[in-house]
Amino acid sequence: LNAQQWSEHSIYQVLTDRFALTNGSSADCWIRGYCGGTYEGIQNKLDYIQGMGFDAIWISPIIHNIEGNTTYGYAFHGYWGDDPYTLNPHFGSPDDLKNLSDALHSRNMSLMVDVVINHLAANQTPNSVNYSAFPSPFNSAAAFHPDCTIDYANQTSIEDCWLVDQQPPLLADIKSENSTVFDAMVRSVVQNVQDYAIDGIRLDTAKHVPKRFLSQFQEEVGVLVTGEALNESIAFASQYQSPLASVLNYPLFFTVTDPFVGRTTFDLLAATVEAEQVILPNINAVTNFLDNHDQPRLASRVGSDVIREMNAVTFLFFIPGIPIVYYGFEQRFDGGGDPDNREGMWTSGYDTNATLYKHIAQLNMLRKAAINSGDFLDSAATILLASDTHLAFQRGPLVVVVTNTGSGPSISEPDAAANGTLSDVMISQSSFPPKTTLTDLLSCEKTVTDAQGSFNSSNSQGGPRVWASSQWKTT
Ligand code: ABC
Ligand code: CA
Repeated sequence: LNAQQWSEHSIYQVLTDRFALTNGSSADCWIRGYCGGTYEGIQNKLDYIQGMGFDAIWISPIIHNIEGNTTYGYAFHGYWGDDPYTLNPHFGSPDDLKNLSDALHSRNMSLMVDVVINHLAANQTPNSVNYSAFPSPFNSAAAFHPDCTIDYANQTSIEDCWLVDQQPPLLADIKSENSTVFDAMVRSVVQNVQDYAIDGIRLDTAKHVPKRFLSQFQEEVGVLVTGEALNESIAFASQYQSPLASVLNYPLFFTVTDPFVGRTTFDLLAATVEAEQVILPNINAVTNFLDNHDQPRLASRVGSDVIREMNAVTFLFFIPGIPIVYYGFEQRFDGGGDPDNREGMWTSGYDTNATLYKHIAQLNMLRKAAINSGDFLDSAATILLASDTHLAFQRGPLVVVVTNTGSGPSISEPDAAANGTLSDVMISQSSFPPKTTLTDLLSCEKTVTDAQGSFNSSNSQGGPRVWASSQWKTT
């Protein structure tokens, strides 16, 4: 799929080992060990994922990883590849992956695969890496940069040194300027894209690979690549969205959670939304998220009041970019940092009645309807209001109003500022004409714009509002 097609999608991120077992049962396993999740397990749960309205999944890296225990446990997450030509047998057979891909496509869903081209892993101590164990042409020291520790203040060091170089497993840094080596790495990915009909790639450690090689990679794989350039700066992210079709929106991530947990006002988030639309080369193709397998889950910062996540995820679905939801968000999984945020999904019972499951299903439906109305994807998000407690923006036919008051006096982060004071908010400067009846598409409540076109967005027990003209047809 190209960037335009992906921009209409929404993505559900799973860790293959943690989403579903082949037999659908539950596993009792170590958080740093293999738990037994498989491609077949995911395939058996596609009703659950599609029932929430997603039309794409992102799965863990598929290639063979180091076996056995290490300082940081087993390679269940898939980021410790040691053979780009073989699949990781823990997740199933090549046929199982092909079947998952086919099953997705027969549902008009797409497959995004996580890919690492920056390093191969070796469960050895510094200066004792056994290069000959890697397949050719990776089987000699000449295929890798010499071991050095990254200095994060120096971009050359970020690109050439080793992401992990002290404690095994070491992540031996591929020498991308050795064209025999880099070409082989790229070809291995192209082969997998063809063999498994992969529609998109999440490119791990993108900022650790020089941009000219990212350009080569994007060109040769063809499908949309969304790169992980872990940094809070919009300018930094934008440097990666010319070599690559897409970037993970880390600058947004670093500004989005604080206001929704009530820790800050909405000013910085509003400024980020506005600046990104100016600075990023293709805002509709960036991938937006509230948490992931490297970051604390949003629920771990929220406490008991699910209304905060309802607001945050509503924001996520209507701002420009492709929304990604990390598995378990909809079940209020609340693991903190790596590895606690990598829970087994089976503990949830895959409950389709969960509040956030149903809310996300509604958001996906409304986002699709807005896209199909033809006036959404090409419309910018215009900030109408950013205050201590509310953010309102217009995008195409919709005005979205979110708040961080919570649903009433509640415990969020201990020193959260905005807590429990529900209030209405006046919205002006929207494109709704005077004397127009509006419907909140989430609750079906109505309001009417005044002689100036302003309207009162009444509080919804601390919940989000998605206003559209009552004339607006969602089909
Ligand atoms: C394991 C253990 C951890 C332990 C670590 C040393 O080893 O689980 O407990 O701390 C995989 C596994 C991990 C594993 C690692 C290393 O491998 O999933 O469990 O950690 O063995 C990607 C993936 C990630 C994956 C890898 C490796 C890369 O998403 O899941 O990890 O293939 C850097 C990389 C980034 C990478 C991330 C984990 O590390 O750039 O690609 N993620 C600063 C740096 C970033 C750095 C980040 C985290 O710290 O600039 O480059 O990310 O260490 C902002 C700044 C940012 C700053 C952040 C913290 O603050 O703007 O620059 O990021 O304000
Ligand atoms: Ca590198």
